[in-house]
Order: sequence, then C-alpha cells, then structure tokens
Amino acid sequence: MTKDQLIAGIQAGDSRTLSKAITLAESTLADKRNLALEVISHFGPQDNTYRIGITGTPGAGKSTFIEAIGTHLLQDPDRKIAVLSIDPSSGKTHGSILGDKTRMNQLSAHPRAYIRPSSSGTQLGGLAKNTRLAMLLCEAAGYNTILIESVGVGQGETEVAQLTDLFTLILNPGGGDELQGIKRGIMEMADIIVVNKADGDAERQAKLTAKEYSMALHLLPTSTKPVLSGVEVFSSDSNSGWITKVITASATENKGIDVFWEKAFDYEKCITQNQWKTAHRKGQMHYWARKSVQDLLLAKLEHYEDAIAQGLSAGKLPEEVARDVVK
Ligand SMILES: Nc1nc2c(ncn2[C@@H]2O[C@H](COP(=O)(O)OP(=O)(O)O)[C@@H](O)[C@H]2O)c(=O)[nH]1
Ligand SMILES: [Mg+2]
Repeated sequence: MTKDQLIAGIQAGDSRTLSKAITLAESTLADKRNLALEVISHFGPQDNTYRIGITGTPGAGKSTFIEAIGTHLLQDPDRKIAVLSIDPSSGKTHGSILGDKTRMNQLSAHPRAYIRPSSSGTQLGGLAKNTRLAMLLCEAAGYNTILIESVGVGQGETEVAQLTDLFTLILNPGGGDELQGIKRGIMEMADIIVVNKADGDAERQAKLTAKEYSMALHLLPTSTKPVLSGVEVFSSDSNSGWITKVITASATENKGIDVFWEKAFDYEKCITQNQWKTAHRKGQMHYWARKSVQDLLLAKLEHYEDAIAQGLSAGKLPEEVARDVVK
C-alpha cells in the first residue's frame, strides 16, 4: 500500500488498513517503519482522546474487565474503542492471545471496537514503543478511547504509564499476598485501583481488601516518585490534583463497572481542567524522544568497535579511547 492509500484508509476508519499500518509500524525494517511514521505525522496529535492503561498480574481479570467496561462504554454512540495489549507472554503461548479474544467476545464483534494483541517476538521495551505507535494510528482512525492491557510484572508495567492518561491497577481479593506480589512502585502510580472478582463468597473479602489498600495508600510517602531511566514518571501525586480511588468490581457479573467509569470521567475532568493532561502528554513525548535517541545511540555503538580495538592496540587507556572515538 502507498502512503496515500494508507492515509485514505485510516481517514475512512477502515480497520484492515489500520491493521496494515500497525504492522508497518512494528516492522524492524526502516523503510516500512518510516512509512508508518509518515502516516502518523500526517494526522498530527489527537488531543481529544482518552488513553487508559489496565495493569495487573496474569489472571487478575484484565481482559474480562476490559470486555465489561468496553461494552458498557459503547452504549454511547460517540465512542470508538481500541484495545491494545502489551503482554510479553502472548508471543510464546498462543493461548494467551486466543484467551484474550474469547474473553472479549462482545467487544471483538462490535463495529465500533478494534482489538489488537501485541506482536510476538519483540522485546518488552520495543513492545511498549510499538504499542504507542499502534495507539497513535488507532486515534488517527477515529478511535477516541484507547484501552491498553499490560501485565504488571517485570519492567514493562511502568512504561504503560508513559503511554496513558489514566493508570488503572487490577487486583484481586486477599490483601496481604497481593501487596507483596505487586511492586510498591506500581501501586503508587495507580490513579484507580480496582479490586476485581468481588462476587460470590469473595465479595466481602474484596471490600476488606479495598479498605486495606486505601489505608496502605495513605501511608505511602507522597514525595517518592518512581523513576524510570532517569526520567520522572508522572504519577497520581499532587501534580495531577487527583487522589487515587480504590473500588471493588466484578467483571463477570458486571458490578462496579458504572462506578469505574464515574471515577474515570471524574479523573479526566480533573486533569483536563487543571491542564495536567496536556502537561502529562508533553512529558511522555519527552520520555519517548529520549528513549528513541538512546536506542539509536546504542545501535551506533557497534560502529565504534573497530576504533575501540585500534585505540586499545595503540596502547591507549579505555578512557582515552572513548574520548578519541566519540568526538
Ligand atoms: N469470579 C470472577 N472471575 C473473574 C472475574 N474476572 C475475571 N475472572 C476470571 O479470571 C480468569 C482470568 O481472567 P482474564 O481476564 O483472562 O485475566 P487477565 O490475565 O488479567 O487478562 C478467567 O477465568 C476469568 O473468567 C470476576 O470479576 N469474577
Ligand atoms: Mg488478558
């Protein structure tokens, strides 16, 4: 497809063209990737979209929750939802992708929803970077609500905060264990914490867990902000003017879904009015620009190999080699 065809297809909201453009963006071939970048640039920034991250350990119920909140929101005819996932395990086990699709039955069949699992075989950092481009393409195609599912283990979970406006953490009933399973930093980053699976016998426990998390959150020092590669991660601290909310929900029984959206829209109103949303997105652009520069510089390192070897065999100190090689 040519650039013009891609642009026309995305402009028309054609999901097949959108998928093709995302595949180009994920490509490791510079030409293909550049074509995708040109298409994204053509559309420019989309400020009136809502980017929501859904993070939690495997099995917490992220996909089921997305199905529930997604179908609920699509009752509004003005909403178009794109679901993207950052799941490092989905590349290895096809079961994960299939599992997600079956858990998002209604969403995947909906004409105003688009679902795209992360591409397999790429590295975690690369995944989040690709997801960002996929998100921008979805927004260009008219999807005004982006839901990003990411697994809350490893380093990738903090990167989702660099992609989204709202950071949602999904937990399960049973406080103590979960408090240990989830890294402290992630909890600090959450704008809304959802204790999912609040149904049946677990409902009471879920309420208790929610209370425990509320209390635990108030104990967290507000001055410590998670730091990622030297770039400050914007979190639900005084900058955004928002106080983290803890709610209970049941994705399978559709409970608490309306409360989730109520909080999510309160949050959006809050960060739009105080202009933190704009500042936050600017900060994120800076983060990704830095990261891209870093990646390019690292890729260049191999070109210095010969010069390094020559310098050393000429009897120079490593520090001298570096000084003479990088001018
Ligand atoms: N009882 C109960 N089970 C749930 C709920 N949400 C998800 N599950 C179940 O938890 C399992 C994992 O769900 P899934 O959405 O795939 O979790 P993910 O790995 O976080 O995406 C599945 O068997 C779901 O049916 C819920 O609200 N209540
Ligand atoms: Mg899932």
